[in-house]
Amino acid sequence: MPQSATWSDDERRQFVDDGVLIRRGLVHGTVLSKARELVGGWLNEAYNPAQLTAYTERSFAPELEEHPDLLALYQRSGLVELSGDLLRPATTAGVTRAQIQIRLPHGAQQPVKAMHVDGVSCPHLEPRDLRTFTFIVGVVLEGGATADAGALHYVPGGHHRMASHFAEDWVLGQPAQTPDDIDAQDGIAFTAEPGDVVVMHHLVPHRVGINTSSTPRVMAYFRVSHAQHPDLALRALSDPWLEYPVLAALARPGTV
Ligand SMILES: O=C(O)CCC(=O)C(=O)O
Repeated sequence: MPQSATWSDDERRQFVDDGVLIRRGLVHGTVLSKARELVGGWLNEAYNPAQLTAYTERSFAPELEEHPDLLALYQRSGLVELSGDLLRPATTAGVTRAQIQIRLPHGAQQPVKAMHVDGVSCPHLEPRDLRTFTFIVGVVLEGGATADAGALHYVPGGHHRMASHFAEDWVLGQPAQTPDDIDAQDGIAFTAEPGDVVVMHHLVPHRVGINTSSTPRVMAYFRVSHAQHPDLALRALSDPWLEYPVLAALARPGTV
């Protein structure tokens, strides 16, 4: 059955509370199979082990980031419409590149990612560089069926804590990524099948560890920004709903 191109009231409330929404099997058919073949082919033929740290910090298959078969995961699956619905009546900036993140199998030596929010105090950027966005969309291409198979782990509701951290304890330029109470958490695993999709508020802290399974865990991520994000980015760190006009009303106690 085709999935709805809008979010239900329950899903909106869940996003306000948890900062995360999951749609199982949203991406399927040739859109999914072409992307899987493309990244699988790259892994077999073009992967350079000497670049593992750079791939892990930025993106695997960087030469494919604008490939139509990867962009189709976002543009031809209903995700453009779902993304627009989350921000309406504001509009989204166009998504023009995919990030591929692979957790190699068999417990391969690969840098783990501790709890963090993206684009703030990244290890590979100067501390003052903000590279934030409004929410991220992740599409599972391979693996990730169990928590120890390189699954993304996230802290549901952690966006509330991060917003107060950014409001009260943080200054632009500091190197620490997340407060100690967030660092101490394991988070819950997004265990998934190919075609499953996770949509995560930018402020939700997340991490990823090694993959002890025999299957590579492959995700394609798309960073979605409010059209005015460059002007809103700093304030959005401490106001989680600044860029979400409809959700702002839901999040305000007593307004619904
Ligand atoms: O590999 C993943 O699923 C997440 C990677 C991540 O957290 C990041 O690239 O910032």
